[in-house]
Amino acid sequence: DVREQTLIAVKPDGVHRRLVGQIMQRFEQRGFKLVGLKMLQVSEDLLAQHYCHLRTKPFYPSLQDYMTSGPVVAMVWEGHNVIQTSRIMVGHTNPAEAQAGTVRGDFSIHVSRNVVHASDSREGAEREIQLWFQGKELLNWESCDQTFTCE
Ligand code: DAT
Ligand code: MG
Repeated sequence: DVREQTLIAVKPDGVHRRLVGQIMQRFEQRGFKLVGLKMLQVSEDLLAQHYCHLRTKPFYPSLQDYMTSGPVVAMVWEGHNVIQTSRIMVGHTNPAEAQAGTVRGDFSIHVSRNVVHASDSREGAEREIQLWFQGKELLNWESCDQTFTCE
């Protein structure tokens, strides 16, 4: 059991398009456990820290406008290998290359409106969870199906 946590965030386009429930359902039915959840207006400062690797890109100003344009639903999901598995569930960054069956492959068409964020590595997940959530906002609980979803 590789117990990991990852940050998943439904971006403003996903919230506007009422996709929050369907996206959360995919993580629930896969067998992951929700340990943190909130809706927030992302500040320019939070976004700059979150996307620090993209701040010099030409598309950053429009990315900032988009990500701060409306509410975001941020979640922390926990479970075996959740970081890698959720990247696969979310699909390619560019929806044109995302496979059907992935969130982006099912719900989006353009890279600038790709509906959802998922951490891409252990270091990234740890950094992003600390950035987006306070420790007390994460719940430590045992789900009743634990022994039936992972050894
Ligand atoms: P991912 O979200 O798959 O981790 P990323 O971290 O490289 O991808 O980029 C973060 C977000 O920035 C991505 O979800 C959408 C936006 N983005 C990336 N490349 C872009 C591009 N070429 N044009 C417009 N937006 C882009
Ligand atoms: Mg990324």
